[in-house]
Amino acid sequence: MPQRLSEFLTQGNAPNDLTAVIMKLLEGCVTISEEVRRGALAGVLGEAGSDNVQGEHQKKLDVISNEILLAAAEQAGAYAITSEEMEAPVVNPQPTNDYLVLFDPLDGSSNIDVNVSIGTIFSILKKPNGLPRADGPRNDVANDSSWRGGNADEAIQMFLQPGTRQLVAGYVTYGPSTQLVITLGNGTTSFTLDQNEWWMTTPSMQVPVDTKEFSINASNARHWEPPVKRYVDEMLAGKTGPLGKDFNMRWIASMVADVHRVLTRGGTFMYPRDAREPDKAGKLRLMYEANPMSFLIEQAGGASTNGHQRILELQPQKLHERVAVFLGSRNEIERVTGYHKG
Ligand code: P6P
Repeated sequence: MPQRLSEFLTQGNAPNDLTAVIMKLLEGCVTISEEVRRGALAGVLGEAGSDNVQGEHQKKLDVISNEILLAAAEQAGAYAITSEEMEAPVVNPQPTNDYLVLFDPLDGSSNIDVNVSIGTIFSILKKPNGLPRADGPRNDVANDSSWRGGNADEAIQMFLQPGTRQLVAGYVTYGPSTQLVITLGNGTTSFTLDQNEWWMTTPSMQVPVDTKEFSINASNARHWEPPVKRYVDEMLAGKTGPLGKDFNMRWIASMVADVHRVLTRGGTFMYPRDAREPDKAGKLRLMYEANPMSFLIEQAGGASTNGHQRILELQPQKLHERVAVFLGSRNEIERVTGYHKG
């Protein structure tokens, strides 16, 4: 009989209040999974008719998933919650713990309407000591200066911690099966959902240090910086090229699905910065996409950089800041990072 998630967390000596937050978030993911599965029959496909803080058109399921996870985190007593879909954190009026929860509620939502795997990405930090508890109605601190903890900036500041401070990182992929991949700092473990229970399916995921598979949106090639062009050209040169082997390419355009493949069989996933928006460090968000994925990848023996340094060591300056991402099989990530340095 495979191990249940709740048993795994208990055996891992996770604090009871942290286990409660994780289990509550995953209850929300079960609900999202049911909505995703029903798709058109649930009337949840298509555009929501609104834009998020990133200026992206929201899908109905983006909004639904965000509300589900926001309620779950609040009910679990999280101190404050940040989402890709919200400009500023929501501070819990009745927190029962000091955990900060961050999530991309539905990553890859451009794939929803074409029935391709999508997912939820989450990360849990600890509130810095000394900040007062909020009280009164649920505060969206961006608009409510009455927050006892000070102003919106202070609520945002407490989230701006490097990825090395994460207590938990994970994702749920809504694919042929619904799978959870999670780390609490002692390896990366996968679970599969069945009848509202999460059953352990891979105790310790390992990313092979070498690979013949890479993942990048090659339609952006003309916008890439020279080190990325050099690296991809060398892979495309195959067996007769400088890398001496043929490579295969994948691009699902759902980070969760592409990273899940890397964690399952190795490979690299890359979203470099490019000349289209030179003032942006990349497309993917540091706090609730790159950091949790980097934690999972490193805990599985892989590497993750922004082309120059370890992503987990980056000091965030803004809540929704973006970052270039090169993650996966260690020897290949070291190669492409070396090209940036060289
Ligand atoms: P592109 C989805 O919108 C996302 O944030 C990631 O999940 C995915 O890897 C990437 O963007 C896809 O970007 O430019 O290929 O559509």
